Amino acid sequence: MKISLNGQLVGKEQAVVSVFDHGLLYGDGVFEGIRVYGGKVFLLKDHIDRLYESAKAIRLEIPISSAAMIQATKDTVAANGIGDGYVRLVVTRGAGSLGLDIRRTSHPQIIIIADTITLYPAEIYENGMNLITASTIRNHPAACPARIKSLNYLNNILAKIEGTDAGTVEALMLNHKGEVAECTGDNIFILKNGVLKTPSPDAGILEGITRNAVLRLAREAGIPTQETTLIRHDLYVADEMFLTGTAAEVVPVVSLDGRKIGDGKPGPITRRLLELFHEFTRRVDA
Ligand code: PXG
Repeated sequence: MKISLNGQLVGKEQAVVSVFDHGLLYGDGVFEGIRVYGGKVFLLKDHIDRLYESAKAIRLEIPISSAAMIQATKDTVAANGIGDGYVRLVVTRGAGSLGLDIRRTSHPQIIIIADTITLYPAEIYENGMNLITASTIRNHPAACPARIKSLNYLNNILAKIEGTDAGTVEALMLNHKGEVAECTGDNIFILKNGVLKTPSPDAGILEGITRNAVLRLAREAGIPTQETTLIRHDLYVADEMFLTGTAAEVVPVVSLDGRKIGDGKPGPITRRLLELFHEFTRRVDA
């Protein structure tokens, strides 16, 4: 396996960063996770734009242009012969002395890993997923905003642990107002009376790239969409529910907190959107 480290393709053993890197010491950095379908990096420009926005939000200046980052990503995928897989881009703050001051750091580290991806079991796409609501709420937007895809994922990890303890592979997170936000690594959608609904970015969520693609595909298919405030009541009485994310793609949800959603089976519009999404990933220009 070849890893891209600061523009050089090196072997796994040579791909190392300092123990003084603030990415490790403080979770100070940003990342992206991107799918590769048929050797093409899916929605690469959208992911690179979000990476640079996340970096800007934490006052981290990425030392190369976004065009160079795009090229380095494609080169890393090609060097590893990845057909269908996954790319992880990481930019750390770089090494510095102990202490939070970013002025004491230098040389942000740019890491690109191209690998295969572990998927949810096929059974989940057929029969749907069970979810619980975590008691850990999503970060307050005035703390570290969820819009930033930062290396500090403890908020989500704490919620994920609650899910794992309860026997689910994902967990729903509410925001500081008690409204539905998103899951630990996926956005959430419901269908109610034929309308596709999902929380808007101001609910304090990561504005998922899969989410945006699914909203676009739904509109093109004539399904009305709404980005709106949702509370758990809306979820409990929904006709259908599903999650979206780079790793998950589109996953049906059939129960929340032990309550059956709709008739307890993946819904017809969810199945249709899943098909439309797969078709989209195969389009050459995607
Ligand atoms: N919400 C959160 C909190 C996420 O971390 C999504 C929603 C979905 O966003 P995208 O842009 O992927 O549709 C995410 C994405 C990983 C991994 O390796 C995590 C994500 C994506 C890819 C890989 O844990 N999270």
